[in-house]
Amino acid sequence: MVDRIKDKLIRTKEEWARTGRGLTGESADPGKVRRPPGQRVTEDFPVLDLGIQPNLSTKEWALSAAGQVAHPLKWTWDQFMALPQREFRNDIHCVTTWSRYDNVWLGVAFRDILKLVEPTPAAKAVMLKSYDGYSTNVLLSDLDRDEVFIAHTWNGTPLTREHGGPVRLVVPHLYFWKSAKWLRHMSFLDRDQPGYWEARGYHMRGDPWQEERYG
Ligand SMILES: Nc1nc2c(c(=O)[nH]1)N[C@H]1C(S)=C(S)[C@@H](COP(=O)(O)O)O[C@H]1N2
Ligand SMILES: [Mo]
Repeated sequence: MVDRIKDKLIRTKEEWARTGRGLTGESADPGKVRRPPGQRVTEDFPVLDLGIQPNLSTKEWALSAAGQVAHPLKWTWDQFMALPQREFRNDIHCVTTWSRYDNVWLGVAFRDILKLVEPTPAAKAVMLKSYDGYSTNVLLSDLDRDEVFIAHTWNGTPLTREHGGPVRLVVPHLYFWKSAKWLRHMSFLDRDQPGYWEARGYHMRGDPWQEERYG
């Protein structure tokens, strides 16, 4: 039953990619326009995933980084929480056309992770891998930005299971499918490769202001 619902959801999203659902053909300057083309603002926080929501305690949770890095690393929960903690505020833009403004988060800046692992000169992209089997690719240049972080708290409460707790990635300047929930591993690659949705018709980069919905 869960499998059939899941398959239907995946087929629907593949169909959207084939038919270009949500495309307006417009683009906008993120420095001037808050709402990307084709988006509508909502106050709720919809849940979107493949229907598998891993139930992870912080005890069994760990996050690792390997591949094109000088220092492959693995953090336990205590080690992760001992990294510098910062507050972030941003808007969310989902490819299914909802946007949610003014989310306040606590987490670890991605640049602090980069300082520790030190990507090699060959590193071009990162494959983010999650505990539910999901993956998504992001260029290193899109992760090496002040506003990108790994979150554990949203609007004052620990990230719930359905929104990706214990931790998720947040990449505010790209569509929200790039913000991997239940983050498990970061694989640094010497070339960009498609993740789960990117292999099913979604754009390799996913810039909402350029309407990079499908690719
Ligand atoms: N691990 C994992 N991360 C994921 C997904 C997923 O299925 N699994 N779905 C992506 C998609 S398509 C979206 S729109 C957002 C939704 O996040 P939310 O459920 O917190 O709104 O998570 C993204 N990250
Ligand atoms: Mo999505």
